[in-house]
Amino acid sequence: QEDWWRHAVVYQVYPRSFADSNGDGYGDIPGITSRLDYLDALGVDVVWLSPAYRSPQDDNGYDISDYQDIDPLFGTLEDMDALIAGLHERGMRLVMDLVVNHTSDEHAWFVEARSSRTSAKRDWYIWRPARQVEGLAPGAPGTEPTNWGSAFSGPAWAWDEATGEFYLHLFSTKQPDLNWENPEVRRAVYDMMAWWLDRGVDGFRMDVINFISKTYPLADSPRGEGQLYGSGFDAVVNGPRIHEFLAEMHREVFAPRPGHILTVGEMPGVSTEQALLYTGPQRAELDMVFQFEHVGLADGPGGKFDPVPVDLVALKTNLASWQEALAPAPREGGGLEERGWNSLYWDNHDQPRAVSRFGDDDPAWRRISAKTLASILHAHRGTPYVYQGEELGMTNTVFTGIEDYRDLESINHFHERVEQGDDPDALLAAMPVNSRDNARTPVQWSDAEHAGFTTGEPWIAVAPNYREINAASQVGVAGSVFEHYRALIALRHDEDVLALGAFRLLAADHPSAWVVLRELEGPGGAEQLLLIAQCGRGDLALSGAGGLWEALAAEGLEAGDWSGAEVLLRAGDPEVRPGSGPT
Ligand code: GLO
Repeated sequence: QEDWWRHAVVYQVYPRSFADSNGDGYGDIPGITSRLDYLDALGVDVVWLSPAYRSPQDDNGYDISDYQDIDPLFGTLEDMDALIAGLHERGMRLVMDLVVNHTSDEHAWFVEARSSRTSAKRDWYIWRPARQVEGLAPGAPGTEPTNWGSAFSGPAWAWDEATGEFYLHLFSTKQPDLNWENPEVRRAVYDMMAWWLDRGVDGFRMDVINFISKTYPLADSPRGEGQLYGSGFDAVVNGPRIHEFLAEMHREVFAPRPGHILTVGEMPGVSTEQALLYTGPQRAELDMVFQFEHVGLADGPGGKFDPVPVDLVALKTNLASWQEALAPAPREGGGLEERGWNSLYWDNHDQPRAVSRFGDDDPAWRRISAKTLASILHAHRGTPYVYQGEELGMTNTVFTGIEDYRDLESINHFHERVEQGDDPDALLAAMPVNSRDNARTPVQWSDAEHAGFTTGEPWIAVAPNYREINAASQVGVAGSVFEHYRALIALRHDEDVLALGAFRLLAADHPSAWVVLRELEGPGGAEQLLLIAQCGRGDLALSGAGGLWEALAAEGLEAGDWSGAEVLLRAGDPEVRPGSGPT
């Protein structure tokens, strides 16, 4: 079936932190293969593997020096074949991370490009001469072609001494941006993608894919107050040729291999209008996109390292606005027609742990909080993504000083701000909340040393709560976070109303209840599924003045409207439990 992914749940593996098979302290591909029965027990349909390609590991593999090889840190191509085979044997699929906005500066293409201004691959990257500034030597800070900052601090341009030009890098200096205007670049990328699909992979998660079409000429962008650089964001996202490039990719790579493929584009700054263009089935670009509005609600005016508490009503209504915008529409002649599709996620390798960010990670509350968040997300329409450890209710970790961090984003930010005169202690107090390293601590398999992740020294410390939160104490244990995820995943497979039913957010303004009604017209009449989630500590008032029933009645919904509905989660009741609605 072409759109099998509408009933699917995806599980993301960040290979260096999943499972270490050889005791070097880094997770690896044989480690993943050794845990396939665990993933099978959870019931997920797809594994999305973060980059395991050959890489200098400047950005933990998002800097690729050979797309058609596996980094020795993670194993070999044969290990990869074994992983694919093991997944396929169990009826699961593998989606690879596709990082083609940029390569590593150690990729053969870039090495050749920087070898001379007349190199045949020079134009595969984005080069510019220095800006002429009175009193400054070309290449000196201040002579960059535009005022843009990189996502990982510092300017977005690096000077190449040998050839006397700058190259663009929206991420680290070791991640030069490819020039997608050049048709040879596109051909090389499509050939590489086809090579993987023909080797057995089932699709791609595409890293910052809406950055590949830049708006030319590249020009300075406005600089916010207190900012060192202009963001350049508007000049690089959703650029003028983006749809042309993605349609071409679809034509060249996906259309000839129909049926099994899943494509998801990671797209910072994507709007609902644009998402319809990217994911509209008739347009043949991508199956779905990752958007960032809901996680962005945790960013303050100074960005992710200036965190603010997330407002529940804002969070509910934001997710609901995506549900509404991408909902199917009536088809001429009857029935409904899909117009786009949502990806659903709380967590990934770039986000802190959801139970710490959106929930309550106090030891007395974190289990029910993790389950409540899971029920909420899985009650939405779209394809849910589970990030490794989320199914165990893993929390943010504890950082004591800058030496505990491993991520270049956090480390560069700290040094840049200290150099600008910010107070180091204040920075260290703010960084733990949203640092990407929270997601990258090893998966907690058991209460053994290093949480059973490795027999060696882990590359990043295990979170201190691994003795209480681990897989060994949850798999097969009633009431655990793991069993809750397993039940939710099974429900999506079994209940069309959960996968495909229309979505309605009820009592949107209620300050502590999250209420979702899903409805589907089936051959046997209307099916309904109701989620009532209590958010926050304390008891949710149901009846009486100011109670939830009153709020729902005020929206014209009487108890009878949902009395036949399945109730996913009731106030204070953590179990997935079909039952009758309120009476
Ligand atoms: C998010 C990516 C992130 C990478 C970046 C550069 O945008 O998932 O982890 O660091 O894109 O490839």
